[in-house]
Amino acid sequence: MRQMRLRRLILLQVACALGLTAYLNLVKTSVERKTLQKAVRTDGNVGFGGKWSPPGRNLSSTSEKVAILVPFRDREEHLDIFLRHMHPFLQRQGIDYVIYVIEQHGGEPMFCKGLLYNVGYTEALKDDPTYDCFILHDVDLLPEDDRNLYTCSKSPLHLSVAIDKFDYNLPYTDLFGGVSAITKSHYRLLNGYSNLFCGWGGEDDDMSLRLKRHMLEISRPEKDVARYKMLPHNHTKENPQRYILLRHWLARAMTDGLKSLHTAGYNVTSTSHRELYTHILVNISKRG
Ligand code: UD2
Ligand code: MN
Repeated sequence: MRQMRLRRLILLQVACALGLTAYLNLVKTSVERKTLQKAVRTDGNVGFGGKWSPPGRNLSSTSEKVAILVPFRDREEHLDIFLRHMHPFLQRQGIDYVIYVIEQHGGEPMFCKGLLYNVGYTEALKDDPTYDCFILHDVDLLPEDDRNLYTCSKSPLHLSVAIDKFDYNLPYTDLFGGVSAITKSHYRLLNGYSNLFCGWGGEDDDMSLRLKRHMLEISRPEKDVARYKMLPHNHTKENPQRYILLRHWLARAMTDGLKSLHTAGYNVTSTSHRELYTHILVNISKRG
C-alpha cells in the first residue's frame, strides 16, 4: 500500500515535470509494456531467457532445437513488437526454441551484423550445445503466415522472400539477408559470416558467395507463404568498404569468420536471462 502511494507520488511529480500529454503517453506506454509481457507470459508460458518447448517434449525427444539469433542495437520499440509477435508465432508452430538478442555496444560506431551473428552462434552453443538449427533474424521483420516454418532443411533457407517494403517481391535471387535458417553444421562449414563488415550492406552478399563456394543452394518457401512486414526505420549508415571487401571475398572465406573470431576485437560483456529473451551484450571496439 505504502509502495503504491509512493509510486503515485513519483508519477505525479513526473506529470508536473513533463506536462499532462507526455505523462499520459508515459503511463500508456508503461501499461502497454506490462500488458504485452503479461500476455506473452501467460499465453505461452515462455521460460526465463525466452525459452519454450512444445508440451510433452522430454529429454529423449528428437525434435529439432532452434536458436533464433537477433542482432540488435538501439531499436527498443522494434524489439518489443518483435517479441510480442514471435513468441506466439513460434509456439503455434510447435517449435522448440530460444530467442537470443545479441546487442552491440562499445567504441565501434558502425553496426557489425555478421560479427554479432558469429558471436550469437558461438555463445548460444555454449549455453546449449544441442542446437541443430539457427534462424538469423532482423529485428524489424514480422512473419505474416504461420505456414512459414521456422525449421532448418538440407539446404540453407531464405525465409523472408516477400516483404511489404519491396511490394512482396524478392529484390534479387542471391539475397540471403532478412530472415534465414541454417543448420549448425552448415554454419560451421561456411566459417560463419565475415567479421569485417560494419555498417549497412555487404555482409549478406558475402555469405551468399560462401554458400555458392560450397555449392549450397538457397531454398525458399513459396512467395505467398514467406510474407513479412518490415517495421519502419531510418536507413542505417552504409559501409563504404563493402565493395572492396566483396571483391576479395574468396581470399577471406577460409579464415575471416568463426575461425578468426578470437581476433575480431570484441568481448562478451554479459549474458543474462531476461523475461522474454536471452540477452548477450557484446562490446566491439573501434575498428582501425
Ligand atoms: C537489409 C537486410 C539485412 C541486412 C542489411 C544490410 C533484408 C530484408 N534485410 O536490411 O539483413 O543484410 O540490409 O546490412 O534484406 N540493426 C540494429 N540496429 C542498427 C542497425 C541494424 O538493431 O542500428 C539490426 C536489426 O536487427 C535490423 C538489421 O540489423 O533489422 C538489419 O539492418 P536494417 O534493418 O537497418 O537494414 P535493412 O532493412 O536495409
Ligand atoms: Mn530493416
